[in-house]
Amino acid sequence: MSTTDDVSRRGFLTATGALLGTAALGAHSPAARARSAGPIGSGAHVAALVIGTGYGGSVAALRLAQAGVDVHMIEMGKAWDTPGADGKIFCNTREPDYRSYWLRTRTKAPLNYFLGFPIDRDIPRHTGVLDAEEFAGITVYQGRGVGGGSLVNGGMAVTPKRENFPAVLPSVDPAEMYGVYYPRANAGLGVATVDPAWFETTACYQYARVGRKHAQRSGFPFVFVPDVYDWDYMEQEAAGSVPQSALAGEILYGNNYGKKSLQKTYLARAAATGRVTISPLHRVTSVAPAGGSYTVTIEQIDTTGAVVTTKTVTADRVFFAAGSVGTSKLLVKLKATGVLPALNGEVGKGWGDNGNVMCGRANHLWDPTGKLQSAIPCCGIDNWTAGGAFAEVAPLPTGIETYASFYLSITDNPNRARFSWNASAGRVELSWQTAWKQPSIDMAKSIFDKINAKEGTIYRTDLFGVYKIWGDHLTYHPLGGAVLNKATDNYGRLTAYPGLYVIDGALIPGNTTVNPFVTITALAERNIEHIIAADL
Ligand code: FAE
Repeated sequence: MSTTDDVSRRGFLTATGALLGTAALGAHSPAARARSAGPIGSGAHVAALVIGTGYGGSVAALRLAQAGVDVHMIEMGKAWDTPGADGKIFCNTREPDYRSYWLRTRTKAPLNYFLGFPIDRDIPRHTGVLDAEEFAGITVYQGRGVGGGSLVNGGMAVTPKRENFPAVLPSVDPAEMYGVYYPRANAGLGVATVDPAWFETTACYQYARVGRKHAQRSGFPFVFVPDVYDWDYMEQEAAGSVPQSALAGEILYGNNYGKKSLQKTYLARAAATGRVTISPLHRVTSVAPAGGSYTVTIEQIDTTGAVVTTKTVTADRVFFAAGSVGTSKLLVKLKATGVLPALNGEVGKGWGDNGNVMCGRANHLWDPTGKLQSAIPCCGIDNWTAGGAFAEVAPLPTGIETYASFYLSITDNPNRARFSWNASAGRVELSWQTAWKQPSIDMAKSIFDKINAKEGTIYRTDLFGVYKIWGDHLTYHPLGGAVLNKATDNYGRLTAYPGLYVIDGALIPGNTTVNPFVTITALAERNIEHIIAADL
């Protein structure tokens, strides 16, 4: 478990290069081999059961398997290893079809208006890749399928500035994170930065260069942001020598070629151990103590979402890696319904939206942002210290010139919500209120009011409604609900129940100051190393 067992960048690229050579994850890949073992059978006994196949779950599976433990991963979404009739595994952002949304009959695009017109459309109900989960005050976007959020996200792989870390995870030693676990996570994920020389010349980042020009003219620090996209592949896309993915506007509903999702990194390595099996289209509904091990209830579903069968298995250890929302919902329900009554009172608390808020600016006609825009963002405006906002310069990959600059800001929003069980409705609710986004808007304005004043420009009002400036109804970055050192011990153990662990974004108390998945991965690396050494 030293850093030396992590793939070197060269080795990593070699390994993923082989995978990238197929349309996406092909039948010959290690991950595909793992799945061929078939779904879990009722009555099975497993040493370690991992709920969810996102960042936390993938790290846990790989490290447990390397330590000699057999692992079964349960994933409610699809395997995403089979092309549709168009030869592609995922659909395009501009043409959402049945593959786009999780069990919806109409799309729910984060940016849902253009030129004041609604752009959502009817789709067949299917276990699609992007879930827009609606709570009373916020819509939480999440990935569904083998690879979790890595399937749908922008791949922006950002390590928080060290000076900001004590606020991110107050109970964790920064020295071990920055010395060992952030480097390990970055290596395991295959993080890299755009070639600055190519960035300066390529048409597909004109929008980012315009964003930089405006930021710098107003005196804001401008930074390149690393990503898990294969930058060599993107350059080949621009040269026209390979099928396009980032340059075809693929984002949100999956990426067919260049993005190194978890299927190509951690999960491929986990599968190569021969000890990891994955059951897609299986949803955990209960985890109950059973004489030193746990009885796990699992619904197998079909692609309409209908339950095909209900299975019961036993597991010696269970790792909750269903994401901030998924893990929190399970734990809150199990505590409230008396299945895991001894979970402590912190379960469900400390949930935040990473301060997400979106906006667009209308540029002058002499300042176009380009009709070809890479769907993968590569830079940001860092006004965290002065104004509490870190703004990604995001694409609007519409395929036409929009004269718009678009931003997703991560802000230092102090509001925290809690999940609770509504017994009469039989569901978990979240206390977040739409008005709690106001601090985020104020922090984002610390950047964009100044840029607009300097450039003589205005906010776009046509992207989120008929006249609405701020995309304040959503988050891409749910965090918290089973906070480290509060709901769990300082390594994610649910101490009232030996053998139960939380190992995903639910551990992080609401904000990472930047995009979250590198921190989720690094924290999982830290915790699983300790758990393997101390508990197994
Ligand atoms: P996650 O990746 O969500 O995995 C949880 C898995 O558990 C999912 O596959 C679920 O389907 C599965 N699951 C849930 N409940 C159950 C159940 N009961 N039974 C079985 N399976 C279940 O969790 N972050 C960045 O750092 N950079 C970005 O550029 C970025 N862009 C994003 C863009 C979008 C559109 C979205 C939605 C998110 C983005 N994120 C980004 C956030 C990032 O993907 C997210 O923080 C991580 O995926 C969370 O990792 P977890 O391991 O916590």
